[in-house]
Amino acid sequence: ISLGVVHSHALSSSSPSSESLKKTFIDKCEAFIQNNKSSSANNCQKIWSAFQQAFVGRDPCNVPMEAYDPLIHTVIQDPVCNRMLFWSKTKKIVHDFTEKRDCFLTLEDTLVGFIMNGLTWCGKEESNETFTTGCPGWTDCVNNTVRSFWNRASAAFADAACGDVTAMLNGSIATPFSPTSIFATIEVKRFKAAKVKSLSVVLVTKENKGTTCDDPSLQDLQKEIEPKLKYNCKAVPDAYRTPDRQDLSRKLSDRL
Ligand code: AVW
Repeated sequence: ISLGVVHSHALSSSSPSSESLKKTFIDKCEAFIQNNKSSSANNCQKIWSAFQQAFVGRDPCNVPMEAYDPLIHTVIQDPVCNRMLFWSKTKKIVHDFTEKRDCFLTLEDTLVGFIMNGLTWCGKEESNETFTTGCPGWTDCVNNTVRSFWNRASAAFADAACGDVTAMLNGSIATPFSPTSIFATIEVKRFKAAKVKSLSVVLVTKENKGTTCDDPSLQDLQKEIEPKLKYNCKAVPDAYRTPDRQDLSRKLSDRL
């Protein structure tokens, strides 16, 4: 550790790592608000404070998703009907796609999703420190700090869903609608029939290979959704592996 780092934190009771997570959090929060005027009613200090209380001083394997309720209730986020994009096992392709256009909104395009995307964090029992290394991994324990956050944030995102919602699923794997995914265990279960009209599945496939919309896991999804909501599924070739790179964008944009 350099003397400069020690010095700059000499007046603070938290460790350099606590400071760096807080700084990253506040910086990303403020950058998001700058770029998204509709979220300007949010206060990043207040949001940080609600966030850190979820896990600071707790066993990092014993943070239930409800621990993030105060965070979720602190954030002011307008729902965007007809433009919400859910995904499962397609993180890269979804974000390569949404990066270039504003018409679809993923969890990672909302304030909390944007802030925490790519970060790792946890606390420790009987400590007021925040750690960004040495935290339990996704499957090390069920109620880990990071996984519970994504479960809770996904639940809030799905609760807010309205109109026609889209889900981008992976047609290159055996089970595109994976029963253990967040999409299956949390999001689909929280769509409210009174607000959500339909679910459109975009199954991203590699040229005529892999699974189709007839896949048994997608039939399970259809059964779970209908008759409450309308269901439809379209197979779309992976825009980055086929010569027709516009295809995915066009098919998706057709829905609007
Ligand atoms: P996912 P979901 N180890 O692609 O439906 C480490 O399965 O669950 O899609 N990290 C993991 C693991 C693991 N075993 N499993 C999942 N993750 C992390 C929020 C990893 O970062 C959005 F709204 C992976 O990229 C979507 O609609 C991410 O969890 C939906 O939930 C997603 O796993 C995507 O969740």
